[in-house]
Amino acid sequence: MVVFAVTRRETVPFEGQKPGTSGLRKKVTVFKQPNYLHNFVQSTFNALPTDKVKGATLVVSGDGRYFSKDAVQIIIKMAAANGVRRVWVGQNSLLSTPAVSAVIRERVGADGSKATGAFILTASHNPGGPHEDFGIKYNMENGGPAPEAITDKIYANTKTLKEYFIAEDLPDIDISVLSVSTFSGPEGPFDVDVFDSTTDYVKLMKSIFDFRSIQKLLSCPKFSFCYDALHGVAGIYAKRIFVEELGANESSLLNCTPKEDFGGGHPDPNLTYAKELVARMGLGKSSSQFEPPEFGAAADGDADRNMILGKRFFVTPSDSVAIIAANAVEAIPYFASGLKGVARSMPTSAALDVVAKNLGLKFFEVPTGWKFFGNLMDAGLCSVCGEESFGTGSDHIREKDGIWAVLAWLSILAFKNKDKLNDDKLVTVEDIVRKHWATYGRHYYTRYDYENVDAGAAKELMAHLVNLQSSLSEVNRIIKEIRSDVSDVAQADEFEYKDPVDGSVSKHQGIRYLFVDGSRLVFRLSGTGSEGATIRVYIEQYENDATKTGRDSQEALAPLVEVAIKLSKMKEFTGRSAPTVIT
Ligand code: VG1
Ligand code: CO
Repeated sequence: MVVFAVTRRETVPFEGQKPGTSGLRKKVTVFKQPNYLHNFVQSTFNALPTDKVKGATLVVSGDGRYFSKDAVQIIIKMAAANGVRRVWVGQNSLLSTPAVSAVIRERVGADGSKATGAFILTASHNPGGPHEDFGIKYNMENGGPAPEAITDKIYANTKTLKEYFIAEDLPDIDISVLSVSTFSGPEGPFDVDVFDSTTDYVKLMKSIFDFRSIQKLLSCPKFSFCYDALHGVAGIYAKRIFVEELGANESSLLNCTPKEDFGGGHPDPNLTYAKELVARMGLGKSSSQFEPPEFGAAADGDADRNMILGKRFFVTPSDSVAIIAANAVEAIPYFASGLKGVARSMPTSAALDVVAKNLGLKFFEVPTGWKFFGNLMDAGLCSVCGEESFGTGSDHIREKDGIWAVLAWLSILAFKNKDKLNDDKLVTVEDIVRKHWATYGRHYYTRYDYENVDAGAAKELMAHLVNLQSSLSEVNRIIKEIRSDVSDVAQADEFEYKDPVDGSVSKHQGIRYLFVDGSRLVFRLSGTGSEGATIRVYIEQYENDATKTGRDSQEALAPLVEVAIKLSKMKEFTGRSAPTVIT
């Protein structure tokens, strides 16, 4: 057995190792600086309770982006040196973010061991490659992202760190083959278990959904299906689940072999970046001459996001979570006994609120970022939740879950069509959405992203919007000058959240302008970018007149968009006359 020693290395702090909305994300060139990753990993170990390090079992894996393979070896060596008992690595260091959460919660080692945390190596939807982004985040024993109390501690540690520990003579592990390697260090045995990346996750999905009914739908000649993993880690799960388990044709999978650089693209499932899928589904200008499939979906790099499309039809993520919540009990066995409650992030549209009200469900509005849902779920208060940013999920794990969302939609389609598989026409995605609008009203919704603007200018713009909030009458005067046809602002503030479970307070979670007619404008700075600043503008308007729910959303929202841009002085502060991405 290989015996290893522990080396103590002196180091000096790096600036800016503050975890954002979802971990630390920087350019690969930044992460490759000597000691940069080491400092963050040691700061994390130092922030955790001792029993979550010494003798503990940790998961290390991610979306397979460039630099992951190096990072895994470094983290293994540091885990060994810090007294961790064993590290579980997905084969080829691949595990989707939801699969990591599932592995922490569900996997039991051969000797009965359970994981108490994970380093997830991903920058999610950000591009990958030598000149693009890398990221790392820590998840806790419940399978969810570390709460702010921990991430604040990690950040504080990064500012004073003087040393880290590493087992430099531990050999590199071959992570391409399933194996268990055993070593011996000063604190006893240390194992590295390279395990199958899909088994635990697939098992969990099969316990939630009725695979047989989905299989029937997929085998119906009138139904057609298409899934785009955008070269991210979702591909390995898509093959196992959609093709091997559910019998979909291989040709229905696009870009399902994970690539370190995501084929040079943005692994971000939206109408701008999921170009191939969008064309195949008959949306956008470049639509193909073939009849589009009935259902299409895409994932981001780490497979926690999803975009749902019908034939020539886009489902907004805010509508998607509302529709899943409205149909979950009937269509998904896991929810058969009812929903404990539902939740959405603040900028997400209020479509879910209307469903909660109609069905008499507990409802919560939390700040952006999945970590806030975890406490609610652990306390048994929330079953289904979602974000406008293509994130949907449930309390089966503590991360949003891209493949779960697709299975949820396929379950709803299977349920609605269970007696129609031999009819002339199936109930489509579009039918389901339009019917939902007719029942609950429609929340017209759009998000404008201004990416990579000057950080100083972005701060000034936000400060300007906060300043304006001190006088509502002045705000309303300005708005009336811009567009006399929009309603008055009734309330304007910065969103603040008090966690109903642990009482912790999160301030400055987005600037809100709430209108008398229920419309909303929200402004936030992104916490996931790696360069400059990204300003997000969220625009929403409610329409419950069933004769007016079928309009084009950009057209319906045009007056509010104009108000948002002029009120914020977007062009004056940033020099931008158009957003980078509209979703
Ligand atoms: C964005 C989204 C947010 C999401 C976060 C992480 O954060 O807006 O809703 O939770 O990304 O998702 P921000 O701070 O840039 O707006 V992922 O798939 O990047 O882990
Ligand atoms: Co993601």
